[in-house]
Amino acid sequence: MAKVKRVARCFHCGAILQDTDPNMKGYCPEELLTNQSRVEDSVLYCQTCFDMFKDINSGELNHNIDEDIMHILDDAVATDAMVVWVVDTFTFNGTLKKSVVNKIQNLRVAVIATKKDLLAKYTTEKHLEKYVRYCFLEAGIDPVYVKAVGGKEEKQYAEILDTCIRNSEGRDVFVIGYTGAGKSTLLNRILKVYKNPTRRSVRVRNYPKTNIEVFTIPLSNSSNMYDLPGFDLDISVVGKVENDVKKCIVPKKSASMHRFTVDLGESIVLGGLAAYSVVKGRPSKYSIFVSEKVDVKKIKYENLDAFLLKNNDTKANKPTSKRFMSFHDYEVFEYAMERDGLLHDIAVEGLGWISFKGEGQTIRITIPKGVAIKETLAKVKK
Ligand SMILES: Nc1nc2c(ncn2[C@@H]2O[C@H](COP(=O)(O)OP(=O)(O)OP(=O)(O)O)[C@@H](O)[C@H]2O)c(=O)[nH]1
Ligand SMILES: [Mg+2]
Repeated sequence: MAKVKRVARCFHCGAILQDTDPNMKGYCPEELLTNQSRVEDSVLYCQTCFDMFKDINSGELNHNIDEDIMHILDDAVATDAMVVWVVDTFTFNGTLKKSVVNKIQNLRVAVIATKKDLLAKYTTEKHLEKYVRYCFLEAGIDPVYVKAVGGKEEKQYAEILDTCIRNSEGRDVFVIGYTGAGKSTLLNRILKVYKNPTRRSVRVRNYPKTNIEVFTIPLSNSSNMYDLPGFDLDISVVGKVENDVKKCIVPKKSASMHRFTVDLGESIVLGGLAAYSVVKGRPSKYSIFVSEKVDVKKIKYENLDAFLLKNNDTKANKPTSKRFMSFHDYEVFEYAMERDGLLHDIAVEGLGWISFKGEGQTIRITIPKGVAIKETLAKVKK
């Protein structure tokens, strides 16, 4: 795997910080830059700006998830219930929220990866399930079942229902996942193959001691399957943009592929939302996968900041968001790849991903603040 580090920028002028030449742009004393926890958590200034401003603070992102959902999960733990964690394969990386993982890791967890149809052209079902299982194991959950679904074919939903009934052993089943992951769609499809074994009806009811209305499907006389509301999508571009932008970036069909040869000092810009830039390396082939409504363009890296600012007015490279108007709204990460010749992916959560061969290059990624990125060995069919 490649080494990744956050590239620090001056909070005021946006210069990439460096500790080698005090006379060049972006100089910052070495002791500040080499203290990794400081670089990750703090606002840093280049020396020039530091001398001018000393009292600016940055806001923290609020990563709290809904208390009611956590309260319901307390019940799940207390009753040794089963959890079905629905993940959206297109908006997957980083969605395994630590607080939820910690709470449910001793329960039986089935994972349903939805929207397989959006990736179908490029990824096989087996690889997808293997990758999702690997990510859950890495996070600390050993799923009893992992299934990638998409489309309406009834067989897959009958299998999921059977698995839930078998593994829950007469206890409740809680269906959880991020907003828009596909929980309700999944349950509606399950209902098509469901036969009610009880005298109770399928209904929406208030979950005790919460303000949450839950869709409830009886599984036995003493157990139900509950469709919970989604957690906040705070690590995805989808959760950070306006509704019209959201509609552009979530693909309706499979993601579109754009191919570029990218040279040192060039950037690939995805709408006005993110960019991949090669800051070390030789010309190489890169494939970018995004929704068909996201414009993808190659520009010079030195023009990237200016391009993003100008594009917010001209909207030439769509979509843009009014929430990302200055470089303060973006973060920069850097991936130093090994020369392993293997195919790698780097995904920007909720927006898309780039695929390329590891050739010792360094790739800088500019993304909206708080959005997750993930690098993996690609499981993409050639
Ligand atoms: N292409 C595709 N779209 C899907 C699939 N599953 C769900 N969707 C779409 O994803 C969107 C969100 O689906 P929902 O089922 O409402 O998601 P949810 O997890 O219940 O969302 P919340 O209740 O807000 O947490 C809808 O537009 C669905 O049509 C799928 O397998 N493939
Ligand atoms: Mg729902």
